[in-house]
Amino acid sequence: MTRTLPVPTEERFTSRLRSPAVAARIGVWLAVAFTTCFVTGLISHYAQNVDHPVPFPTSPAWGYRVTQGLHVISGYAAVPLLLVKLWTVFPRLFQAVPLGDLRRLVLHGLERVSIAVLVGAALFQLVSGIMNAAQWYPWSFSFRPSHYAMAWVAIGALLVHVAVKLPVIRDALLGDVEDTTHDRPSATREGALSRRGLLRTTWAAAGVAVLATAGGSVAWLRQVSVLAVRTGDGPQGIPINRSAEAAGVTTAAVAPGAYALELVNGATSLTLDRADLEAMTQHTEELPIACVEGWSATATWTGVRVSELMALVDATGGPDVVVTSLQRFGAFSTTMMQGGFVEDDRTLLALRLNGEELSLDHGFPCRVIAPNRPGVLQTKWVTRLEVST
Ligand SMILES: Nc1nc2c(c(=O)[nH]1)N[C@H]1C(S)=C(S)[C@@H](COP(=O)(O)O)O[C@H]1N2
Ligand SMILES: [Mo]
Repeated sequence: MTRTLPVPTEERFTSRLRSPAVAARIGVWLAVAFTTCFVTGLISHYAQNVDHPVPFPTSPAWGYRVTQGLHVISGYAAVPLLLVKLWTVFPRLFQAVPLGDLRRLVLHGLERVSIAVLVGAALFQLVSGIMNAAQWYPWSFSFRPSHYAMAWVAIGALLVHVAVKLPVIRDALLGDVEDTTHDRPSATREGALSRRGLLRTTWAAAGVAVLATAGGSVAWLRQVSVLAVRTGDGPQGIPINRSAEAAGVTTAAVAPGAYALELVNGATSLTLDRADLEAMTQHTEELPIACVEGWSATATWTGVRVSELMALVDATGGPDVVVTSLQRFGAFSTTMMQGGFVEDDRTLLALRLNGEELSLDHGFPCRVIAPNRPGVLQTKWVTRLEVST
């Protein structure tokens, strides 16, 4: 009697492209992409946490822009690599379970679990990261803690996977790509492509993914970057992350008479209006905004040094400062600026952007712009600077 199973058996997959010789080569590049993503992700996480004893450095000013750009680009590049790699190893999912032998059954089960964790974590990271770059949050969990926690799961599972597969990987990489030593017995059918052809197509797809996203950070690639969520457009040549309307900041709230900037240092405080800020010494800096969601752009900012403002309330030597925005809805209305940023001469409360008065969407009457700082901490519509207690 024959029984038809709802799932195919491993033998049904006959393409010789589904070979460890192919998988190992793609695996090398996938490991490079994931490691780049992991390391740059840790840097970004560190830069956004403002309560650790060793603050994020303020130099080089473009540092965070580069690491965050690499983070997003390597994440997108990993997508085609992961898909092709999963395709090459897919038949293994239907391998016969060694039911008769307990030891082999346990090993088989452990391998399956570790692969499931790896694939699950890798897919979660890529999908959640891309959705974040697209500013699409259909989920209820908080993005950053989950993306961060899952990064450790993914990198841990990757290390276990590489360790387990090391003998096969080494053999496959040392041998020719056409070598069949580690192939499944049924993987003999010639494909439409040669193995080299499949690899070249995969590298090309990863290259296209890079070009399609790199324009989010590299200005001269903007025209080809169809997947870069924000182009160079936006008022004053810079994209808008959250508009004044979305943040609940109205024209009335920033009008002369209504708007005030409070400087607070314990019992000492001072209230300024925008004209007072304009009357102070103006400084001009060229600094990037590097959004954690993947785009970045450099601009020329003019305004007042935060250190000079804090000195008006006797707060010198770079204390930590709490920055409060006029914003009424959503996160990031209050941010912490660690002393190193407060002290740095390049850190401004900017009044002007690219030679024009700051537009409302870019943070009018004034906004923080500091070197080497995640965009999310470059607070707009600032109304209060208070020495942290
Ligand atoms: N008050 C406030 N400031 C904010 C934000 C915000 O949501 N509220 N978004 C931040 C983020 S995530 C980025 S990337 C930058 C972008 O600045 P821009 O909109 O002027 O380009 O502003 C930052 N400043
Ligand atoms: Mo951002």
